[in-house]
This record gives sequence, structure tokens and C-alpha cells, in this order.
Amino acid sequence: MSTPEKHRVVVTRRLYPFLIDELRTAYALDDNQDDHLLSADELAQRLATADGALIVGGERVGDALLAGTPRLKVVANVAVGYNNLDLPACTKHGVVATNTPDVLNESVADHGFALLLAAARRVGESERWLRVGLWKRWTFDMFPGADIHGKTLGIVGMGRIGRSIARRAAGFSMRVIYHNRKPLPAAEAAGAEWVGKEDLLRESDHVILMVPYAPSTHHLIGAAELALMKPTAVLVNLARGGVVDDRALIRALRDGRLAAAGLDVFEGEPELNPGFLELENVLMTPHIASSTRATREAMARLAMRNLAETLAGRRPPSLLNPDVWDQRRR
Ligand code: 8YV
Repeated sequence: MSTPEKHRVVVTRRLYPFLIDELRTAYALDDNQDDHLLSADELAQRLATADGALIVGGERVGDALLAGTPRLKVVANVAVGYNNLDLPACTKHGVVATNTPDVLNESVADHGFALLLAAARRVGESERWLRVGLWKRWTFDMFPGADIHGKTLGIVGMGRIGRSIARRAAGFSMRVIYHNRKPLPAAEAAGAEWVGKEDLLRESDHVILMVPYAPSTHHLIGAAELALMKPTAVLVNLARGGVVDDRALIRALRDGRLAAAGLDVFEGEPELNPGFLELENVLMTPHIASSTRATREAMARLAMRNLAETLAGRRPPSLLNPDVWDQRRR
């Protein structure tokens, strides 16, 4: 009896080697472990004969690409955000799309607080100063920062991660207000109070952004919104580049209309607007909010489970386009 042919699976970027070993035992793997950036053409070429894809770095999947992938059954995003996936196109082509919700909530919320605290207390700026040997003597007025404890935190986008942030804020005795399109049932709001977007920007001592990226959230925070914020406030963007108008943010930070920003995401990343690099009052990390060893492994494992279940003909745990199920490719 001949052994059944293994499913062909593409992994778009490097994963931990032990995860690749596991995938290799299960599938005929095309794994890109030298981690070079796949061009759109190269991705199309690799997916042309694949049954499944683990999208590790937010590669775009849309109609044109899917038209050339007759065997592709599942695209498993190793991320909770899925603005890189065109879901209607996936459904049209019978391709199952999945993401990795929940497993990253706590790590991303931790990173949000890391950015908030570090930007408010000028951690990056004072460390840079110390490293270049400028600390000659202690002075009373060195790097005065902003307090976090007891202040009002505004969360824009009170989803699962937003609620994890709100729970941490309680430990800092903060009042938490939030804005979503609709208020949540009180039991789900982690003690936070719903307010309109403009009221949130006016009333918050500090603001954290955690909304999904979509046309409706493009430049959600631009010059007009920044002008509503307190000049003593810190703005944290954990969401996606494009939710903030980076040029407007740079102007506000430069002109002292906003105290500081803590940013994990940028418009056009990994390229940065060079204006950020000239500012001391911005603390930046390279889109690593979910990057702890354990959380990255959990995200990859959930994506691997989504892939395996779909290829085995079973409904995956985090299906994004349920409409596809009855007409999916088999
Ligand atoms: C991902 C993220 O690691 O989950 C998300 O939406 O932004 C990060 O956790 C990143 O998008 C790479 O795919």
C-alpha cells in the first residue's frame, strides 16, 4: 500500500527550529528559514502548489494571489490582527482563513504598560544620556516624568487585549475610560466606563490604542485628535501603523503639544519616519508586543492547530470566515 502524499505547506518566515521540525514531520514543507523577505511574486510562486500556508510576518493575501493557488485550502495567520488577509477574497476562493486570538492578550497588555511607564518616566531618554557618560552628578530636577498611578487611562479599542490592559490599570489605582463603537455590557468592561472618542481624548491623562486596523480606523488619531489631548499626556500605540497619523504625531511631540509617545507600530514599518529618530520624547519598539518566548510559541502552535484541523477536514478553532465552510476547497 502506498503512503498518502503529505500536504504541502509554506511557512513565510522563520519560526523556532523545534516548531519547524514538528511541521516537517507532518508536511512537505517549504519553510523559508533563511527568513528573506518574500516578494509578492515569490509568495505567489510558493503558494501555487501549496495546500496550506502559515503566514508569519503579515504577508498580504488577496484576490490576485489566491487566483493562482488552486490547491490552497487554508491560510493560518500567526497574528491576531488580520488586516493583511482579504477575507471576502479568501471566502470567494474557498480558502479558510484563521488567526491567533487570546493567547497573546496578556503579553501584549504587559508590553503596553512597559511602553506607557517607560515613556512617562523617560526611561529610554535617561538611559541614553547615562550611556554616553553625561551623568556627572545627581540633580534634583533630573528627568521629571509624568505619574501613572491614580491617573485616568483612556483605552481606544476595548477588545480582549484592551480588557487585559484595564485590569493592569486597576493595580495602578487608575480610573479607566474606554471608547468602542458601542459600550460593552458592564460585566465585560473590567470596571471601565464608556465615553465618546473626543471626551476620552480630552479627559485621559494617558491614552492606549488597541483597535484593529481597517479603512474606518485609518488615521483615527490625527492632528485634530492630538490637539484634544492634554499636553502632559502619553500616547501608546500597540495597534497597527496607520491608526495614528505619524507625521501629525511627530509635529505634536516636537512642539510640546504632547508629552511623550510609546510606539510599537509605525506607518510603513519596518521603515520609520525619520522625524521620530530626532525626538527624545518617543520610546519605540519594533512591533514586539507579543514577543515573549512562551507567547510566540503559543501563537505558532495555535496557527499550526488551525492549519492541521483544516487540512484534516475539521473546523479550525479560530476560523475568521465561517461563510467559507460549506464551500471550502477539499
Ligand atoms: C504579530 C501582531 O506578531 O498578533 C498581531 O496582530 O501584531 C503581532 O502579535 C505580528 O503581526 C506578526 O504577524
